[in-house]
Amino acid sequence: VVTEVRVLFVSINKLRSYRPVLPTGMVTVATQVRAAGHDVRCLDLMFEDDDEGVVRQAVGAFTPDLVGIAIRNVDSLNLLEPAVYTPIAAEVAEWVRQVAPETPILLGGAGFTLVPEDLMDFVRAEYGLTGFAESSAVMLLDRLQRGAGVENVPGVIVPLAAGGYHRQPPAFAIDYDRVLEPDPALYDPRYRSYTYETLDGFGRVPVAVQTKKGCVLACAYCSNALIDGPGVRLNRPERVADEIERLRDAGEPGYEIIDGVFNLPLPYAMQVLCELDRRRARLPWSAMINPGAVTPELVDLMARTGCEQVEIGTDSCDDQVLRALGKNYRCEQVVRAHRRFVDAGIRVMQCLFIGSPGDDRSSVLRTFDVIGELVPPDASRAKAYWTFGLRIARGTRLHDLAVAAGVIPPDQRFLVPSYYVSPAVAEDADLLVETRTRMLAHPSWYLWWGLSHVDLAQRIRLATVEHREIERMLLDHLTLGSAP
Ligand code: B12
Repeated sequence: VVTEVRVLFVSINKLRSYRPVLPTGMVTVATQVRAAGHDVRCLDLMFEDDDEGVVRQAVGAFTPDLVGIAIRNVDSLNLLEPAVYTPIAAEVAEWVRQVAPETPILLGGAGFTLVPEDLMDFVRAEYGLTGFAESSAVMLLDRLQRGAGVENVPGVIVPLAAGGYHRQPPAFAIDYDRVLEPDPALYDPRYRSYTYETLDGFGRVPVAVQTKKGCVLACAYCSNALIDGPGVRLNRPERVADEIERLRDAGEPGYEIIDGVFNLPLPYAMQVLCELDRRRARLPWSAMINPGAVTPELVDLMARTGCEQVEIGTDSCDDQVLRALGKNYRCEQVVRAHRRFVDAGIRVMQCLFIGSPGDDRSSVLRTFDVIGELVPPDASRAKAYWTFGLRIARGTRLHDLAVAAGVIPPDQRFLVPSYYVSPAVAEDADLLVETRTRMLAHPSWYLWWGLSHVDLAQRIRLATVEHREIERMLLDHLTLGSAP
């Protein structure tokens, strides 16, 4: 007799600033697992005060056969704002074991896929699934249920008796026609009533729509290819439009497209928009945009289908830096793309780095000047979000560069966030002063919330100390966790 597996999913993401995001990954997996006939519960720690209490209660009441911990974020990606979000994964596992010592732990999620071995060590988990898990999670449960080996499940990682891990590479394959959209009923209802402050009022947590997985670019610092595989896997435009119509009919006030880059490949983005336009499926939406593929037709269709806001991943306005990052556009296109959106009535958030490979005084000042024109001090429809330093992720060109430059050792554990800042920026004290002055002169520019009373060089020094403390804590836990 085949019995169902009882799976308790736990989302450990508690990050509410500047706004909470739905645990779309976990709910997507839970939806498929439930449809395969298993008994599923989702526990989301986002709004909980007593994490330990709710985890113990859920395990005691539901008596799961397996607990799946969803790890979306590893750290803040922000040198100036050091934070790691993984320790609670180990705590959740510990609480589960205290209530039901035999319950195996499964790890998954975008953050997990970036640092699977470290997180398996850290949590002392029995199973992990890297990559997308729409079908692999169902396959894993099927094998566990039958008592069969799980070694061939795509993306699986399991500890070996002799130490280390067996890993099967993720398949990065998805059959959209067989995958169900995440069931909204599996989200914690508190997201619906939650509001957060924005510069121009209050925001509500939007529902998420994904039109594809992956990205056609391979930018020097970006780790998304590890999570979604190389290249793109496109859904069908009709299916995307069906989902958006369903949201509209369910009375959703709007949605956000969570593709890492919505408008690449451009022909596919146009197909999706044409389909929405044809059906008049108009609802306010937002997306992340690459400035290298912004045509008037695209912007027109985006506006017509309800797009209200875009985040443009510009990174730099210096052509040489853009080239070094592997970008598909140059400064001129950034300016043109920005103006097209603003003219169409779409709000723009420019996202930029300070300290990219090749960045120096002149490239940073150039970027300040260009963005100063696009997002002037009195801008109301545009903002600029600056990040100082680039998080070094495994499997990226930036990682190779950082190892070669001696910024990190080759055996650095990836659970520990480390950052690259081009030496010409890091060592230019005047430029750091100038950076702070520019930030403070522009109310719609954001680098770090405390800049009005702390200077940047000092914040970098203090953040470095905080990072070392975090590093020590993580490494201590890793050595204790992996001790025999
Ligand atoms: C869209 C997005 C955003 C949007 C959020 C929109 C939204 N509603 O989620 C915005 C721009 C707001 C955002 C913000 C942030 N983000 Co973000 N974001 C993404 C992005 C591009 C897609 C995430 C997503 O929802 N994917 C769709 C779902 C379906 O996929 P998924 O979550 O990967 O889930 C699949 C698998 O992972 C797996 N899975 C998921 N859960 C589980 C659980 C189990 C048990 C199992 C077995 C499997 C499994 O199966 C799922 C289905 O295939 C990813 C990059 C990427 N390509 O994944 C970064 C990413 C998740 N973000 C990241 C980060 C760090 C952040 C921020 C902290 C940045 C910041 N400093 O502000 C904030 C955090 C916000 C918060 N409150 O948590 C990092 C996390 C890694 C890290 N180093 O920590 C990522 C991976 C980007 C990167 N490459 O570095 N983000």
